Amino acid sequence: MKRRTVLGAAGALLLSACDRLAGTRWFSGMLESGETLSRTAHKVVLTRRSMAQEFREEDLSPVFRSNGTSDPGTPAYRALAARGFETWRLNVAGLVERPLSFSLADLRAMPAREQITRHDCVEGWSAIGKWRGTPLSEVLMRAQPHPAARYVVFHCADPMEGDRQFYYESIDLDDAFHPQTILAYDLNDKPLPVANGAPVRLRVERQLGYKHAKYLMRIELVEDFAGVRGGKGGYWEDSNGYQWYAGI
Ligand SMILES: Nc1nc2c(c(=O)[nH]1)N[C@H]1C(S)=C(S)[C@@H](COP(=O)(O)O)O[C@H]1N2
Ligand SMILES: [Mo]
Repeated sequence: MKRRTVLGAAGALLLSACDRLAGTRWFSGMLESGETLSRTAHKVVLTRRSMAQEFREEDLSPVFRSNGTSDPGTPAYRALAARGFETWRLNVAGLVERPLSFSLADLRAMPAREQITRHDCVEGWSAIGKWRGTPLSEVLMRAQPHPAARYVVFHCADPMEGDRQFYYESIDLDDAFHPQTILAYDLNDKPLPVANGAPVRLRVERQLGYKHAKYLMRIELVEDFAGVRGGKGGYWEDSNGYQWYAGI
């Protein structure tokens, strides 16, 4: 009974904070599973509201530089870019009730968020940019994560070290449902340039630059990273020992 009271209180907070989420089958499933809710509730209730700083138009950097891949350069990517990404699709799969596929037009037609934030790269530079995109929560609510889903993995179009391995990154559901976590398609009021991740890149504002996956192709919900390359959840985590949680 004691446990139920605690869960009930956490549940009430969650319900008031995000009633749209509450309407999904995924959330109802979570309510039935005490384990999942208590873990998720702690994380969500405690950290959901901490927001990354937002800036004003006057603060924008004159140039938002590119880092890492500045053009994936593969025949497949070139073909997409040549047609203005009209044939590009973002696939959402893995532990979801409804695997989905979104075109750029689909994403642009969904609710959008705009935010002016500072990007911090571990290599020692920062830049302030204005991003517009679809909240990742909007995409996930439509796909309905399975109760077992714990992480969101982003698979990108740019090959790293040769042509077999592509850039990938991941975040947990706390960051995935955070209001500032968006799938950005505009930078500074213009379509996202190729150098910055066209057609769509992740913005996950409470973390460092390398978590902000560019050139998104596929989003996969997983329970753990056992099936994701080296098992540490990201390209730099697996290949260079970077921290998986890159909090700023
Ligand atoms: N797909 C992909 N995403 C990526 C990278 C990359 O090389 N490939 N580099 C990361 C790093 S280290 C940084 S700092 C930012 C750079 O974003 P920008 O090119 O818009 O400045 O993208 C991140 N996301
Ligand atoms: Mo970076």
